[in-house]
Amino acid sequence: MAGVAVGALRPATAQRGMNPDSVGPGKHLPYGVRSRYETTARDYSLSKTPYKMSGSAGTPLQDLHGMITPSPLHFVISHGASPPDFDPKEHRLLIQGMVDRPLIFTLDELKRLPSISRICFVECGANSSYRLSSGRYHDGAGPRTPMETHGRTSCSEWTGVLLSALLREAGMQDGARWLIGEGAEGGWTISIPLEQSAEVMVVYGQNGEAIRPEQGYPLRLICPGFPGDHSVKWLRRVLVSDQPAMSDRDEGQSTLRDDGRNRFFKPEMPPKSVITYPSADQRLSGPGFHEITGVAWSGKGRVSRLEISTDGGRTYQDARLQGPVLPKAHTRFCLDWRWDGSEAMIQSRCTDETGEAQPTIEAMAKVWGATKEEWKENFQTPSLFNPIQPWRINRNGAIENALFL
Ligand SMILES: Nc1nc2c(c(=O)[nH]1)N[C@H]1C(S)=C(S)[C@@H](COP(=O)(O)O)O[C@H]1N2
Ligand SMILES: [Mo]
Repeated sequence: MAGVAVGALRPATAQRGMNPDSVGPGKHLPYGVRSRYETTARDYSLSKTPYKMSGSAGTPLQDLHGMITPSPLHFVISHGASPPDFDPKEHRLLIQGMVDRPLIFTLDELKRLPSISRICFVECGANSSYRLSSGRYHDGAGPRTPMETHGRTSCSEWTGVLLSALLREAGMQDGARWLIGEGAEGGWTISIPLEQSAEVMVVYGQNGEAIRPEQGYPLRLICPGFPGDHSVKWLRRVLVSDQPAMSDRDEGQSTLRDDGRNRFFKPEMPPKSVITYPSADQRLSGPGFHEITGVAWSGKGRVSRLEISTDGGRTYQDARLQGPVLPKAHTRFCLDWRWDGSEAMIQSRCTDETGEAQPTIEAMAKVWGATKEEWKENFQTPSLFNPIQPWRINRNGAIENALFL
């Protein structure tokens, strides 16, 4: 305590006078920054994946509270160069293709339309797949923190208009079946099945302010529950078509279903969860009370149940869900726990309102005709990878990723 008090007291004295020039290293800023004692950050070394994406960084899930991801910590996957610097006054959105009235919108015109705000996650389809995992894994060390294993998901409040409202305005023609979104930086085009597009938003707001350059400023799509690649950033065009574009490499990539059939277009992310405390790379200070906490989500709807095991999956107990529990949004869960100091294997299992639950990695490998050992050897775990994530707590309090132990 003594150490903490000495560090904390200095700024407290400085605060008393509230003279802008005397407060901390910062001042009373017109646009605030966090305390200099807070250092959590995204990690762009994730860019050193086999895909060599220029901008790929995970959210440090292990350092966050609640359900909202602060905008500066939203994960980033950008296939092009550094975030483009589009002038919102110059930016236009085109609605074209199989429509009666092709439309062009400026930002101001979009902002005059009836707006909606919705809290939902964006998760990369490859999040937590070892195929795309941290560069560290390929150095043999394996992904360690929740940021490295599960950090390509973030949850924001998004504000904008429903795409369906713009399409109604344009008047869709008979036979229209696909919506093809295009990014203005060039090179990002993706197909959304019209019949699953009811919730798709064209957004300009994120957590109460303009979306960040890394997230697609000034305009992007948000496709709640879909793999993140559908949520086109720097959106410049929606082309209405009777066919998919088959453009992006992920569009042609199939995922295997439980019944053994392949599916090519993947409209929803499966239920997933990860314990963020205690988690790998942290260390328990000692036996006694610790709250186990983490985040759970599903692209199919609400999280309906979250169970935690502290004995490697032999027994589970229900965790408390922190409200609000929203469909297709991160949901914070908590469980009171007393660590007795012996080795423990902690893991969480999410079930969503459709009744689908997270599988064990063994069950998932079986569906794919693989084994856990093969996956460990070749890193070829599939997209939409959602097995239960175990962390091992050793007797000395050190914690490690136990997925492949
Ligand atoms: N224009 C454009 N949109 C894009 C991408 C991109 O590279 N360019 N990446 C996609 C992928 S693969 C994902 S997972 C999400 C990531 O969104 P974020 O960077 O805001 O987290 O954006 C999608 N939209
Ligand atoms: Mo992605």
